Amino acid sequence: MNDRIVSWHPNPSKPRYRPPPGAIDAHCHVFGPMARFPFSPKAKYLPQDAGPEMLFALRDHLGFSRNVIVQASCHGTDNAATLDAIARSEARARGVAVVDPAISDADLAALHRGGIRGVRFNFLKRLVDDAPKDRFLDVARRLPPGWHVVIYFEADILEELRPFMAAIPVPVVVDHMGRPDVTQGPDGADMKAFRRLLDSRPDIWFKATCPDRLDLANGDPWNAFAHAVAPLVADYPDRALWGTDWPHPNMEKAIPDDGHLVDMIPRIAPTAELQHKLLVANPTKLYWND
Ligand code: 0GY
Repeated sequence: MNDRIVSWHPNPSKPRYRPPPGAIDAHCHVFGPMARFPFSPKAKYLPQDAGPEMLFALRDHLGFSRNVIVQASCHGTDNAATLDAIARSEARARGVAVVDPAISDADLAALHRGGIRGVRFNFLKRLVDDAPKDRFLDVARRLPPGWHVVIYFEADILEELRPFMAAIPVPVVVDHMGRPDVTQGPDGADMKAFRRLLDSRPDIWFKATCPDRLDLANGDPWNAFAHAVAPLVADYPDRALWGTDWPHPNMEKAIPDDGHLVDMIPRIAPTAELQHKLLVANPTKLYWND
């Protein structure tokens, strides 16, 4: 394991774009602090601490109101750091957990009380050792009412995952649109395949996130991302979410400026109506529905 890494910008700019009141950053993480919340022995990266105080300061700096904190793979299935951050948020954060599929119903209920509203299934081999579909489906059938599944995969396994996703009995949120090659454009093979997935059931949502990851070769201002993703948001406006992805795990070689990420929002959601859906109405339905 390397030394502990920093993947977030030390001094993000103030965005020109101002999010609407109540805006939700629906994809971000916390790391540690390690002294209280040690990283998993199976972690594939070892980050510097990026705790709730830093996250909430960034939220305020960027003009957001709330966060959805997604359990990062470096914390494995121990959701203590995520729950601690939610507890410190003064009701301004909710979360997505990563669980051992054998988790008891009582422990799922405790996660619900702690502000968790979904579980994440991660299929990226560089982040997790295994992704047992059958066991994932078992736990998906036992989720508390109102929860959903967040799924993280890359475009090359979308076809393989179709039957699995079709069998998930709750809404599905796809991280970073399943990582399409945005340089293919809005009508490229990856975007077409992703649209077929969205068309296969009405309760598949997506995060229009991570221009820094998906348009890495072009870089900021991520023009290929804006070109490929704006039509998707326009065509599926009630199923799109947005988030910073702070503290940008594994992006230490191409750290994005969070202010510039926020300035992407009007480029993928040009009207006030679309922006309100993306940042307020849609994530509220999934995360603050009770
Ligand atoms: C992301 C992306 C990544 C990492 C994780 O849980 C994680 O460690 O999600 C990645 O490396 O692509 O959404 O944060």
